[in-house]
Amino acid sequence: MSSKKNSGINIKSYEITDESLYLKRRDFIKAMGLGLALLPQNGKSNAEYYPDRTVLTHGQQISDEVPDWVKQKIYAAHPGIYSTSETPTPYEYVSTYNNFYEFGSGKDDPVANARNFRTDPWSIEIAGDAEITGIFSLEDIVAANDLEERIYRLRCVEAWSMVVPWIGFPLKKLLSRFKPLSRAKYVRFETLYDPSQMPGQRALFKSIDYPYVEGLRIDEAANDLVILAVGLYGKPLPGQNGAPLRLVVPWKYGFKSIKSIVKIEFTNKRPKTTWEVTNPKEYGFYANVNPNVDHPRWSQATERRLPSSLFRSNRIETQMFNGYADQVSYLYRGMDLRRFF
Ligand SMILES: Nc1nc2c(c(=O)[nH]1)N[C@H]1C(S)=C(S)[C@@H](COP(=O)(O)O)O[C@H]1N2
Ligand SMILES: [Mo]
Repeated sequence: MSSKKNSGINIKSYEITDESLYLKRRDFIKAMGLGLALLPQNGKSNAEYYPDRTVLTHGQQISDEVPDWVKQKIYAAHPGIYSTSETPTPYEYVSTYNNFYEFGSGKDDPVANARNFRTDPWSIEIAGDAEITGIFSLEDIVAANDLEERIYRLRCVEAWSMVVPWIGFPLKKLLSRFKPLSRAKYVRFETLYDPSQMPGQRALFKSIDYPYVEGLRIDEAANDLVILAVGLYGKPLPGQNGAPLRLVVPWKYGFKSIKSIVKIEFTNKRPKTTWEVTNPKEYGFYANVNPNVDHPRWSQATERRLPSSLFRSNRIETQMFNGYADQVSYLYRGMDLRRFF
């Protein structure tokens, strides 16, 4: 996701016929119409309501470095709602093909460079316009919540995607504990800044500024789908996937799902988020997955579902809001999604 170079994942124009473009637009108009008509019905209007769907395997081997309370919580996780029935991308891909620029900009840099990443002790600052603020241990933030597994699609803005069985808890639980004030219109998240551990932050020429920052509108943050994840595939998060705590916002491009969070701030100003600051023409604040709004340098109409290879590209159509329109389109009613991309 370089801001300057061509990333080599462009879809050649001949792969997209005028007819398919036309159909896509029609689908879009239809989808938007539905979005307007359907109110979320207690979050259960989903075509993908699979309460029993799970890949959880309890009691599997977890590294000794992980604190006991994390293991207990993860062993006790239960299947959550909103899981897709699609086949999860194998663990080997999810944990080795990563974007985590703090550990290098190549896909295989994070797994190599996050090997000794220290995530214990870890604390998180809750700041800004909320009734309760302060610095809290990771245990304090996580332990009060039941953990659940959510098997979600993850769609990177670079047009590849995965299906990931996360373990976490809804962000809205954190909101109800810390109680943002009514003037707080946004939530801002910040990743750890520690150049001694993160080689990307030491690089002479950095492609992005650190610390990495992301944000959501407060009503987006309160949507049922947003989780803070501490694990995947029934295990604690590996460093390269954003240990010990990362955001997962499944209807937005992957860069919104900020990793290794150390600060959560409530604010009435829209946060200046990392990729928007880096290249505002190419990456917006909203970053909702939208097959009808192309990236300036490539189409967003389709995606490469991992695992894929030269011989089996596994290209599939990208869905509006990454397939979560029933749950989230109410958030954007009346908004021009081309302008607010
Ligand atoms: N702090 C931080 N968070 C980040 C990134 C990053 O470079 N730094 N990359 C983002 C991008 S572009 C994607 S696609 C997802 C990838 O998450 P995964 O490696 O767990 O699949 O993390 C997001 N979160
Ligand atoms: Mo991404």
